[in-house]
Amino acid sequence: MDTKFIGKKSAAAGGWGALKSCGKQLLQSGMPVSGARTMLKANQPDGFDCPGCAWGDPEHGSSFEFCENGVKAVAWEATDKRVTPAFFAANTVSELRQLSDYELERNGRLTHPMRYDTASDRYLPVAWEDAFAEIGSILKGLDNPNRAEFYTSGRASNEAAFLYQLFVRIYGTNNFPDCSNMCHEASGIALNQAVGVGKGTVLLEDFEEADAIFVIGQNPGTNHPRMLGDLRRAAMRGTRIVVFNPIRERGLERFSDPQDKIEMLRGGATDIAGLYLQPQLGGDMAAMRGMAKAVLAAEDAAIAAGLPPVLDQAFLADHCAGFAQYRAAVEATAWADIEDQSGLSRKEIERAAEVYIRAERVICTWAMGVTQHLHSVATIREIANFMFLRGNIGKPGAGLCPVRGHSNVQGDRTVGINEKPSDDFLDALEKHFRFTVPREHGHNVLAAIGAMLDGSAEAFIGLGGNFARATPDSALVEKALQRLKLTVHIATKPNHSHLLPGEASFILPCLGRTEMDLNAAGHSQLVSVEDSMSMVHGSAGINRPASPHLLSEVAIIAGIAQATVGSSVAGWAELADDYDRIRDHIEATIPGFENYNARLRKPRGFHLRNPAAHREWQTPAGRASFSCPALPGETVHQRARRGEGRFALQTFRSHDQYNTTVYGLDDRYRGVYGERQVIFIHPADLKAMNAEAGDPVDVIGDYDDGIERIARDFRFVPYDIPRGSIAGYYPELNALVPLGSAGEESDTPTSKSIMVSLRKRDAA
Ligand SMILES: Nc1nc2c(c(=O)[nH]1)N[C@H]1C(S)=C(S)[C@@H](COP(=O)(O)OP(=O)(O)OC[C@H]3O[C@@H](n4cnc5c(=O)[nH]c(N)nc54)[C@H](O)[C@@H]3O)O[C@H]1N2
Ligand SMILES: Nc1nc2c(c(=O)[nH]1)N[C@H]1C(S)=C(S)[C@@H](COP(=O)(O)OP(=O)(O)OC[C@H]3O[C@@H](n4cnc5c(=O)[nH]c(N)nc54)[C@H](O)[C@@H]3O)O[C@H]1N2
Ligand SMILES: [Mo]
Repeated sequence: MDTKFIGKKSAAAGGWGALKSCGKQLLQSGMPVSGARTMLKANQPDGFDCPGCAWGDPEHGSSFEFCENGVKAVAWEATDKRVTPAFFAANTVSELRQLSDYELERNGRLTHPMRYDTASDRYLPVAWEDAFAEIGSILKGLDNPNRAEFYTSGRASNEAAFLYQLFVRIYGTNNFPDCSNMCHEASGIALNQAVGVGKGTVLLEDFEEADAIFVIGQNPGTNHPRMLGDLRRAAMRGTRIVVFNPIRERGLERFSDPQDKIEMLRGGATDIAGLYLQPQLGGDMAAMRGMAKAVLAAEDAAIAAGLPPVLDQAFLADHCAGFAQYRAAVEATAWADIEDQSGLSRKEIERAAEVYIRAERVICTWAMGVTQHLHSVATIREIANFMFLRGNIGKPGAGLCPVRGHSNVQGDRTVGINEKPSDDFLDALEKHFRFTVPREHGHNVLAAIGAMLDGSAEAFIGLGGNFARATPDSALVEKALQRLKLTVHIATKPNHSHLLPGEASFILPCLGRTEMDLNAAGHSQLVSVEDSMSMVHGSAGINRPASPHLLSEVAIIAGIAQATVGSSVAGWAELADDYDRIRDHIEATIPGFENYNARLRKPRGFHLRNPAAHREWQTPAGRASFSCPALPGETVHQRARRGEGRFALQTFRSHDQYNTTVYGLDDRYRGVYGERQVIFIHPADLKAMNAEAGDPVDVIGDYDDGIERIARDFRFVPYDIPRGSIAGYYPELNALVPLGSAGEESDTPTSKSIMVSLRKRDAA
């Protein structure tokens, strides 16, 4: 069989491989001479916020934080290549649609605003004013503002996002489908219920004081490489790191820090995970429950032996609600059920619990491996339950840490991108701007798609992102977009979503993070972003814009707003001319932003206070709240096991991609090169199918709604993954994610628990 694409995995994450890969990336991107300077300004007090991820920045930000995937993100944006009107003239939209995302975005940065011309099936240049006027007139012509959908991807700055939500609410709707609906939605909901704030409770400094760190359902080596630096320093200090991940991820095993000269020269690496457990997909709630069971047993044993208690009894008594019920629920959960659902043995779970019990201060981090399941909200509540047992919240070195995705996805929510806004926020907007705000809740991503499919939505505006590729059931969503009266994409590079025009369609090119944003008077404008640790800091680009025709996101939103709702409520042009004025409005309507403009200009910005981190609980009970449900009746892998030839599939990211942006075709840490159509599978499962590495296979969706879903012509890669679970890359496999399968309460597509079967193709 053809196994050319399967090669050696990197011995450790980071190291020389990372540096080599960066060099390659910079050369290929044609990044200008200023490239090195650009990188040195990433995540520095006087530079721009890296568009890569939402991990926090160190206090002493003078030395450059090296990050391989940060380099890729920056090089991708700072490329010399351009997608000009000549490019669109040379290719019809139908032709461009045949290209992969990888091929499309490689063409470089968009340079001119473009309007789709149905007759020639081409995008033609359009003047900014004409684009704004036509968009405004179509939006004004809809019967009802709820017939328009306003999507946001998490790169938008606080200023752009605040202006966007203001415009949309003046227009009259709360339809804010947002990338977070597909991402950390479950974390926000669960943490709100448990501790009263939908955000993480730790600061970067807490990682220096933790005795143990639990990393659950996350692959930081690829997706948050700067976090590995913090994990490595923790490991070297003796902090115990426990990983829960069905797949053996290189970066969580060994890491060689490219910033550490000695380690690099000796070719050494630091072991990261002291304990690496491989649960089945969706098995984390059971694993947490098992650990809680072990902790409670240890408590009983300690009390019986007259030893100090294991539980933090003062915390439970003074701060928590529902402990007795939780204890009963844990006792009622049988080990046999825990083992079956988690896919872990009682021994393994008890070992992890032992680490927890011995640590005074524990941090728990998680990402998509936890949030993209059916039972994600219940699982995150169980993580919180487990952490309450020993008071691991609201003390130094301890806490809950959902690690966010997009660099400003957290900030966008903070400043009002929310289809279910709180009354407090709406009241504040109404009072400050004096207009009647829409109160009816709006559409999230899945509701927006539903409305497009049933014809009740007629317009789609995308502030960044790649809606058609990031969402489930790609084929249906593609059709839905093409049926609309209006599609507008505010973007830096061309992507697949732009090639699905409705009746009237626009691509509006904007400045990226790395670029200088000058106002009419030639002053450089500052924007702000919030990281996973709730630090808000400034970002100002340093490169010349990719084209003189680009506008900032803020200016584009202001242009559309002016043409749609006029300036009786807000003076859009003035706001776009000086972002300080936008920040004054944020300060006036959202708590925590006092002295926004002044504090933003401090080197590291400022922290948005998290009451839960101070043990103030804004929950209905006024306390940290336990939940006490039974384990899910059945998870996808348990269901898959009942059927012949069925598997539980998860879709994750390779080392060479940023969501739907594919930088390259390698996945170095997993030993896959030049190929993305792959399925990772346990060798014994492969053998049972009578198949070998490299054999071609079709993956068939198994979701009983009568819709046929097939992803054709993938290649097997034998891998260290539990039996019955398989994995492959997003977005290639999104055709298999059913729109109808969404997380309970979170409504997040279940892209980490998809039931499929495998059909071998005749080997060529
Ligand atoms: N370079 C780069 N950086 C990125 C991104 C990118 O695409 N590229 N994307 C950004 C965004 S938007 C996000 S949301 C984050 C995503 O960051 P991650 O959450 O790390 O992203 P995924 O690749 O989806 O990885 C999910 C991990 O969870 C594991 N997993 C899957 N299912 C389960 C499960 O049931 N239980 C457990 N315990 N583990 C499971 C997978 O094996 C995998 O290691 O990264 C951000 N940063
Ligand atoms: N199957 C499956 N599906 C998933 C996931 C998964 O793990 N599995 N993950 C989900 C997650 S966590 C997320 S966050 C979503 C991501 O969904 P999106 O946020 O919609 O997708 P991205 O790929 O991040 O968007 C990339 C596009 O953003 C534009 N862009 C880049 N930088 C800028 C900028 O500075 N300004 C503007 N205006 N545009 C810019 C470019 O045109 C680029 O093509 O996908 C979700 N979908
Ligand atoms: Mo995300």
